[in-house]
Amino acid sequence: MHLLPPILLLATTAQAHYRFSRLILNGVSEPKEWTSIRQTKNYQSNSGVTDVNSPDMRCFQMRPGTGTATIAAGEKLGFVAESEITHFGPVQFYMARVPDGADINTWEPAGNVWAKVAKIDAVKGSAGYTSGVETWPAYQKKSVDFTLPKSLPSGKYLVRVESIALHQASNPGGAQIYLSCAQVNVTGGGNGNPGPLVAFPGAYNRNDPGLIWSYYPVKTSYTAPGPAVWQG
Ligand SMILES: *[C@@H]1O[C@H](CO)[C@@H](O)[C@H](O)[C@H]1NC(C)=O
Ligand SMILES: [Cu+2]
Repeated sequence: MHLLPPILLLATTAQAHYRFSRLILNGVSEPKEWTSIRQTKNYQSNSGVTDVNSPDMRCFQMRPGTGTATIAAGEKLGFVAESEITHFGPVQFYMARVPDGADINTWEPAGNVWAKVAKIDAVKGSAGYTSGVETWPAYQKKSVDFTLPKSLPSGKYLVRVESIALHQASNPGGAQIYLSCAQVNVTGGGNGNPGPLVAFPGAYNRNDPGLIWSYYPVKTSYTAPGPAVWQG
């Protein structure tokens, strides 16, 4: 077992956490937090979810939604990280279609409803997979975004952003998952069929290799947990 020297341990625990509380539409950030994003339980603590079997893995919400943003298929959708992504790890985006007739503010995205639509995964550098920004493109960013697939059918969706923090994930249960769900109305969409569809909780297992991090030996491969990205 490898123990971090006390000074390093102090440095990792003292780092600020974060929350995803504002959308970026057409390059413009929503001025107010929790406008089109369901307010999360960590809105003050900024702490992550560590139990991947918890229903908090869906939206981590403390109250129903209040607003819905409109965005066209093929456009970029971004999330502001308050105040930045202070831990290394992958960022992934999932979408769940709100059933016709359901209220987007209160719909509970339980069961196999989530398709992974994008991810910002690890990039292998000359030193392999490190804990630095050369490996993790989302690390230390103040916002992250992805492009909505053009073939995404028009309609109401929840968009779930997650940042998996691996800095304390040398053992199962150590990964911290920072997440929230935006409410969007997609217009101008196509007739694609997003999938495979997975459930939260359910999609991840605490022993998933993508939820475990070893500083040493240096990893020779890394794949974020969950299903493949739907290609649109
Ligand atoms: C979504 O956009 C469509 C097309 O503009 C519109 O007809 C519909 O009312 C919108 N729905 C919501 C919930 O905003
Ligand atoms: Cu933190």
